[in-house]
Amino acid sequence: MRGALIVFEGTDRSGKSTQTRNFTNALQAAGIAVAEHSPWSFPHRTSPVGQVINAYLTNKTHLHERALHLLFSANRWEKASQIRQALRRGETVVLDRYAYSGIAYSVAKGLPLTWCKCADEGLPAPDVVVFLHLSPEAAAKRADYGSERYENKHMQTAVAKVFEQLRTEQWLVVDADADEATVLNRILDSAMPTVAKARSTPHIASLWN
Ligand code: Z5A
Ligand code: MG
Repeated sequence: MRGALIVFEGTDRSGKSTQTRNFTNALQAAGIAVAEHSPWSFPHRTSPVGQVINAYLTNKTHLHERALHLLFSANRWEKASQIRQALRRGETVVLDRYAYSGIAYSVAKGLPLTWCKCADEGLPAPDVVVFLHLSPEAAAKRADYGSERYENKHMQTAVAKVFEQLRTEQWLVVDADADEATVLNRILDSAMPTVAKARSTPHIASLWN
């Protein structure tokens, strides 16, 4: 019986890091095996590739947009076999951002969608994408908003549009404007059944099937 791959996506400050932690704790409290150090975040800023990405995001270096896109993807490939191994051991893996963020930010900056998708083709596909939907007004009120490169209304609106394009009926869209506990309850109600379903689905699919 394998674990489930659960990806959290959403625009900036929508609470992905907060809720991936809360959700992981809730899984553990329910006796569900979770991968060590979960949730795993992308970008994974401490790996060699992640350090270059971090320097870019904090405005310490400049990179060509296409090179940056490939680095974000490489940062996921660095973890791909660890994700598959954990799932095969029966552990659920919770991811804070994934390939959908990769595409959304790059396409919002003007790169072609099909080119952007190619780099992530073959990565383990999630069993579900939990999309935290935060209104721009609520985002602007959250702590530290605006401290990184893309945190402005124009970019966030463009990113949200691409996420909408990528959305399928398998995504769980959760209204993230509410308080932390309410948002977690909404996530638990909709995402818990996925964990049980993955146990009876041995095959781990790949992007973009
Ligand atoms: N990026 C990319 O371009 N390509 C890629 O392939 C990938 C990423 C993977 C950094 O990502 C940037 O990289 C990002 C996209 C780009 N763009 N920018 N800028 P990141 O994931 O490292 O970003 P981050 O620094 O973690 O921020 P975030 O993800 O935008 O925030 P979040 O994780 O969604 O939110 P949070 O940290 O959980 O919460 C934000 C604050 O709000 C915090 O003070 C919380 O305590 C508070 N909070 C959380 N929930 C609530 C509720 N419900 N009510 C009130 N306050 C709340
Ligand atoms: Mg975060």
